[in-house]
Amino acid sequence: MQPQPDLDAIQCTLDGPVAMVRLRRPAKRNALSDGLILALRHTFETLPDTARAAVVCGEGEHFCAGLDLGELRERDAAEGVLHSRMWHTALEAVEKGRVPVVAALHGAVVGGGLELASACHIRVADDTAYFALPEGTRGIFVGGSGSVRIPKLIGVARMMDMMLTGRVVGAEEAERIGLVQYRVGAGQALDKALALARRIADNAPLTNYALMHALPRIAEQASDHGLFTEALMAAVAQAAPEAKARLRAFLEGKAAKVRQDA
Ligand code: 1HE
Repeated sequence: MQPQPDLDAIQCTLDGPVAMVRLRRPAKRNALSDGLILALRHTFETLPDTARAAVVCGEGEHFCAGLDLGELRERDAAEGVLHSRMWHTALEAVEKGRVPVVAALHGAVVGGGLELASACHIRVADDTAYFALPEGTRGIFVGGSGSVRIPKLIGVARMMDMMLTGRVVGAEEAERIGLVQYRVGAGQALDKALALARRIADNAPLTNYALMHALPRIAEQASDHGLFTEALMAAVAQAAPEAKARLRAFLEGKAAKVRQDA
């Protein structure tokens, strides 16, 4: 039987322009069942029109314990491919959706939980957060796009180490190696993520969209192609009425200056 979205396992609420997306299976450490993965996809494909940024967080002691191992059963190769592709589609809806997504990370961020975090645009870890890829020790492989996204953050060598040795990376190291962009004190990840999301929501939506959709593609293009894509994107962005209004506001002294403490 085809799995159905478990819509109770995700709560999506609006905090002003920020969609707050909360994983809600704390008794199972927010393990990602098929139903939860499908609900995640549904949530990001149907974000409220007024949302201009999103935050993803987990209820309870941990962000996410990864794949729901209780559902792991013997699959033949074709079923295995389809299962992994279901994850890819869901996490693609997070990464290549309409609005930037900030992950608020605490406790375990492991396996598929780290794959989900990697699909977000900004990661904020509090000091309780720890990161691991136990797939290596469970006798499986990453299947939720981790092999594509995680090396872009920390390099193949570090991911190889995490998977071969089961190494657990703490919050401090995670920030140092680029796995997360922000590290805050215990219990502060959600507040920080929300503050960042509010700032992001203040940007022109087209600029945010260009950052999410053009920047990663340009980074994968040959330089010559990347420069051409950049020129096209820059021209589209600056032609938008909102860009003109924002530039005018600065020239008239009505817009915020760049400040180091901002
Ligand atoms: C789970 C899962 C899960 C907890 N699937 N049920 N992921 C892992 O290999 C990580 C496995 N989990 C753990 O190592 C630990 O549970 C945690 C470090 C995350 C949390 O520890 P703790 O002490 O807070 O909780 P717990 O007592 O271990 O677990 C509480 C309950 O959650 C318990 O169920 P209960 O019915 O006995 O109460 C656990 O069985 C359940 N639980 N984690 C199912 N993951 C697309 S491919 C991706 C591949 C992967 O993600 S592989 C990595 C899987």
